[in-house]
Amino acid sequence: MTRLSTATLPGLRAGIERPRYDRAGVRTGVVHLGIGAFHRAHQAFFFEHALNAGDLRWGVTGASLRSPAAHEALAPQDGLYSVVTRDGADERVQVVGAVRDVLVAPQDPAALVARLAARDTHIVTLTITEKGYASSASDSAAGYLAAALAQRRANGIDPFTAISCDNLSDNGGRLKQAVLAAVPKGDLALADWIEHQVAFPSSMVDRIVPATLEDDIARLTARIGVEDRAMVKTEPFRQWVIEDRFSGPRPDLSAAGVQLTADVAPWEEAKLRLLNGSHSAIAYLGGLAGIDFVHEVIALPAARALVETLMDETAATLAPPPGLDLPAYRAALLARFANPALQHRTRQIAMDGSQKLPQRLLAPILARLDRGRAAPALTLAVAAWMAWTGGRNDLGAVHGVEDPLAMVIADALGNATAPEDRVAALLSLRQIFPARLADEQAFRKALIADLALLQDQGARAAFERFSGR
Ligand code: CS2
Repeated sequence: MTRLSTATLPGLRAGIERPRYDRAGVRTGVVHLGIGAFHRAHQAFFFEHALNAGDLRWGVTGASLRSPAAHEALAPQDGLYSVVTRDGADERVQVVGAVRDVLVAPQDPAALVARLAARDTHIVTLTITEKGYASSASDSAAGYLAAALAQRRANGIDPFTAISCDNLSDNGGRLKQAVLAAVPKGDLALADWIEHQVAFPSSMVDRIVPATLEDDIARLTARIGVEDRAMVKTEPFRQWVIEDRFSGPRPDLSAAGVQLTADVAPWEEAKLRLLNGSHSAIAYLGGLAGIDFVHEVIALPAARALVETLMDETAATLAPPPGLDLPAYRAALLARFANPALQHRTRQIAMDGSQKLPQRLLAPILARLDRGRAAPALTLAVAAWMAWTGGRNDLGAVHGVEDPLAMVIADALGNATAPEDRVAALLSLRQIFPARLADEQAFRKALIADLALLQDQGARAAFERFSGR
């Protein structure tokens, strides 16, 4: 099958949007670390807007820190790919030209460092997942940034702005700490330069981008006339809130739809707790019930009632930023979860629970406990994660527990089967549960009761507890 490429672009069927600029004139102003589906549907899509507006400084070099998959999909297509936006029966296809090339870091780390250190590179964006901030080794994201910043400084080149785009609170601060930890001991001058000259703005990103299925590729081929193995599918909604603190040039981000603000924290917190917290609850409870897709879970009235209760519990812990209309935001989230055309798998969201629970579920539970309030829906979601770590759903089907702490979790659980033993084992993991929370007897008791209900009667029965809402 003929692939999408520079050569086949002019022959695409009508009605497909494509780059409105001359790709030959584009420079690489952005390096993105972690070029998966999310980046293609999000940051690259915003930079495409700047390119379409005629500012050709903002082409993207993508880098994979591990797998060559993105390179293999994009290189034969000259970096071109389609963003397929689906809302119910509506479907829009836009071919994006922003990605100029893809580097596979383990194959040639020096090439990545050189690109990061290049004079034209003004912005570095990162989607390295929650677990990507734990390491400052030379082959980690932080390691590459530190090596490149050292070169820039040595060559008298201004620093880039490094924008973390992962679902973590204070992601800019965390990235800065990881990069500082990657500076060779004793290089105080470099550490000082990074500390004072390099901007690490925090940012909140939002767009639901489910993993692409073979069937999605086949459907797109039928629509555009060529095969695109790098396509991404997503929803119309997109949001990027960036702390307005840059070390150097940037495109007209506001025109591209970015919100620039002095303080990202309240945006990030609302998104993490309302969107991602609901997502994780849907993923674990839906996954246990044997339900494949998010929209199928939210279509069950009792499951929807549970999510709405979770949102009530969480909303009470938020100080929403001016400009965020909480009731409208919540209603929009429920509508986004219900989008049947996305086919977002509960299994995909269930991954890496140990890295996601603290900011999504545990932080709002703690905030409520501090005010003397219980959190039944949030607690049930945590119990569902605990049940999920058992590796078997309510129908007896076995699943892998994909998590960087999978071994630690399995070790802690040992042969425990009784709810009180499983809860005690998991609550003892300080990497996940802060002591203050683990020591809360009321929370522990509620978890044990929820896990017992999940083990004995299953997730569907647990949803039903909220149906009278
Ligand atoms: C999801 C997110 O997989 C997950 O953990 O909750 O990827 C979610 O789809 C995005 O944050 C939406 O912006």
